Amino acid sequence: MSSKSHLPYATRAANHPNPLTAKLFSIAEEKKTNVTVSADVTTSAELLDLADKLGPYIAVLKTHIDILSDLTPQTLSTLQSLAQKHNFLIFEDRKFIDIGNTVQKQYHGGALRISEWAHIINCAILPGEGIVEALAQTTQDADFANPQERGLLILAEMTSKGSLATGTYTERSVEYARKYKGFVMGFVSTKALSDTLPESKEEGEDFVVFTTGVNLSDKGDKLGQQYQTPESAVGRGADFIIAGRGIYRAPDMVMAAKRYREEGWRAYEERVRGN
Ligand code: 5BU
Repeated sequence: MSSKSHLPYATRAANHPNPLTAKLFSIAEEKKTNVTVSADVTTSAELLDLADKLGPYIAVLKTHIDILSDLTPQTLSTLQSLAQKHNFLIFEDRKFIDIGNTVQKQYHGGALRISEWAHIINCAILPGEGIVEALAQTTQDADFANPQERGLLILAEMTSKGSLATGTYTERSVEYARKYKGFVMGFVSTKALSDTLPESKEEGEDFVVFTTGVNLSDKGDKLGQQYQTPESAVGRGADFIIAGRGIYRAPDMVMAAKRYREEGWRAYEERVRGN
């Protein structure tokens, strides 16, 4: 039995109890896109230019904000304005991985003030359940401005060669997602995971699946990255495909974003039709 969702984004948006996940599905439906661009550029000017040019074609913009060489508060406020202008969500791929007390400080406050501008964050569960609990708890702080607009993806699998995020690790990811489902939106994984641990699955469960390592022309890179096409990723259960170099390194990044959007959308429509 396949565990990937065959429901349209609109239906998932209408039925989803988590407001941010519902908003994400609504954006996908409205803009007819399941593309997340991984904006791994290293200057604020490049990031903001990319966000403005690709904004109309994406559902989510994924950042690694610590790779910017010239980050200022202005960069973040302009990025937030562009997210509003083009109606996309911001996902900071910070991959928190530490004890609860530390990740709370890395997420909320600190140099990067991630909780103020990133709708979505992610974490690895190597430290155990406490990391998920700590991040979820942060959103309940009295000074936390907008808990309804914040969510977490658990990094349940990785695309790099020899990844150790497999087996029991992936199962625990699903277990913690279920336990903290008010804050956990779903997973970064290479396939749908909702049939993992079937005995603890609840009726109507609907976790969102983000899949990285999507590229139309390459098979991988020299540092162990392994790619698949939008069609293959969506076929395996990706609700959102994440592409970086395939888009921002293309000779014309707008054309590339449109192409990934078309391919990703076609694959989604086929999946909904039951193919
Ligand atoms: P690429 O240029 O499409 O290879 O970029 C992939 C992006 O996704 C990059 O930002 C990585 O940090 C990120 N990534 C990944 O490639 N594989 C994973 O398993 C996870 C994140 Br999780």
